[in-house]
Amino acid sequence: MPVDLSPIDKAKYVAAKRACDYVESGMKLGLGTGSTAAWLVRCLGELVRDEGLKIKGVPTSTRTAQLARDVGIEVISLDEARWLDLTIDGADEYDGALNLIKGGGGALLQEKIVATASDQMIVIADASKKVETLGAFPLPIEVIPFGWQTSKALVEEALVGMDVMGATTSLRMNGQAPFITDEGNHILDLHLNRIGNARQLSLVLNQIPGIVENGLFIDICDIVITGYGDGRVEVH
Ligand code: ABF
Repeated sequence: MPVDLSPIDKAKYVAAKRACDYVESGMKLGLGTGSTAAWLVRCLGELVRDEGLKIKGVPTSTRTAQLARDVGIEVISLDEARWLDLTIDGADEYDGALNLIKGGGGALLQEKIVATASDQMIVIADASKKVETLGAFPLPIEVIPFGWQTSKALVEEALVGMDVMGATTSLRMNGQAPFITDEGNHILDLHLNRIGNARQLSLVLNQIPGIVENGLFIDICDIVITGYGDGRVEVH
């Protein structure tokens, strides 16, 4: 283990390290995005370098692609891979049914495509990500720039009568300009506080013109590995 890690980084590191136990030579892997997934990519890079692990990685963002190359992982596109053995990624929230909110880092679209194209998905997280009910973390949705204010209004209209506790929507910014995703889209963050029926909300959001995808991952994750600051790990 790297020395002098803060408790939060130690939690992320031990979860990432445990997830490596599920990786075998010859696998095609989806590589997630975010600070926890970055620990995974570094750990995998060590296994490639020191133990001859042979894997091909499909990154879920340009950031992860760069890091994977830097640590010596062979990077291929999803179109080359077509189907993946395993995806390992972080999350912003997970509940007892292993449903997730993802997209705080803005990479939810590639993350959902890659996770769905995998035989198995493992989430690695520190314990702060565990919730009773999804929704305290603002739900990201990816929207195309054309007419995004109309799409935003349609989202707000659709939220009326849904089982949520709030419904303010904000355009994610990067300084003075809108945040731009790897696909050239914007992100709307939905401040809902509590999502009573995540499956229904996900279906409703994805029917709105202009909405490309939302950050609810329902029935996609198979295993959550939770790390703690004292070095403990739980597998759910
Ligand atoms: C990705 O990174 C995202 O889906 C999620 O928003 C974020 C989690 O970041 P971190 O691991 O830095 O908390 O997995």
